[in-house]
Amino acid sequence: RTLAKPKVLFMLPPGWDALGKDSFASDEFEAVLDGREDYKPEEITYFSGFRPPPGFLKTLPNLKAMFSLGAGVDGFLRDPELPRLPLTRFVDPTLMHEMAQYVVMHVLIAHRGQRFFDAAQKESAWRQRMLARPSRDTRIGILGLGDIGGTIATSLLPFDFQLTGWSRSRKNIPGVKSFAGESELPQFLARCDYLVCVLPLTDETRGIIDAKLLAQLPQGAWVINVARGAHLIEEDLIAALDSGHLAGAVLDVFQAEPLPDESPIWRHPKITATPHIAGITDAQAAFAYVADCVIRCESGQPLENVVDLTKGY
Ligand code: NDP
Ligand code: OXD
Repeated sequence: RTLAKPKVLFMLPPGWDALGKDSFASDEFEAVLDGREDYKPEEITYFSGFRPPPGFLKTLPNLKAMFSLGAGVDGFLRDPELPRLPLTRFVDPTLMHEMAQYVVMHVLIAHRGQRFFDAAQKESAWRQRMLARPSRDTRIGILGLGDIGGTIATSLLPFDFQLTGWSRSRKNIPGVKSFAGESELPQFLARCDYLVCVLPLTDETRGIIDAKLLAQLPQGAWVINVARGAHLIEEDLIAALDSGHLAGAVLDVFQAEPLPDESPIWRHPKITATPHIAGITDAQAAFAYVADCVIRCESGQPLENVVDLTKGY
């Protein structure tokens, strides 16, 4: 190539610190690592990151497009001064499968009562017991039946659970009953022994899992939130667990991240908490995606997975 390569500014998410500059070598673009090297804002043509600070992107005057390193783009859309430029989200099979593994694992741990056997082993106790309920009588509902929710549903299919999903538009996934729109939310909730949230965070979905919603779940239900902390009113969840209405919760995302030391979630006996690791963006896949986006932009082809700013995802 004789022409200068376009510069992509990367703002790396936590956990990517170990990646050296050589990991970003590309025929398609020159990577500039924010916080590690100096650059002139006007040199930057593209941006890639996860949660750029509000107000930052408007300081890049020659920006042409933004590529989210996450499937969720709430970290961009929270910026009231976000440039009106194409924004793509990361849609990647590895990420979808990791999310599905996390949910399948936690559903099975709860369904099989594995914590009971872990506790028995600590006491060297041979305690046998039956499953509380066979999988054919156990109902799992997925809030958000998109790329990740759909993969979670199909990954759960072989276990013979009753599967449902809720989304804005009706879906046709064999073996998964589809509920759509607000009017069908109560019917959906009434049949969730496990409620899995994998919605995008938008004005419509913020705080959706509150006391009113939790009260519509069957007695003894579980809540698994792998979407965003702001979907869930944590105080309402704790009240529903403490009252005995809910049996347990698995949370990967929180209102405040990192989860503050003083949060009761850390020590709650009915909550399993993990540090936003249900799906971790694979760096190699992410670079291939950024390269593809740059090629498309530079050659005038349409970008894939462009966020609809009116819908917010
Ligand atoms: P998609 O955009 O593919 O799917 C979103 C789904 O939510 C769609 O089915 C959509 O309905 C539905 N939805 C959106 N708004 C509403 C609404 N108001 N009412 C009903 N349904 C609604 O997103 P992904 O599956 O790729 O990702 C989902 C989220 O998962 C991300 O936004 C991110 O927050 C989270 N995530 C978390 C990770 C982690 O490590 N914890 C990792 C990766 C993602 P429709 O199809 O009809 O439009
Ligand atoms: C994502 C995430 O949105 O990791 O991809 O949370």
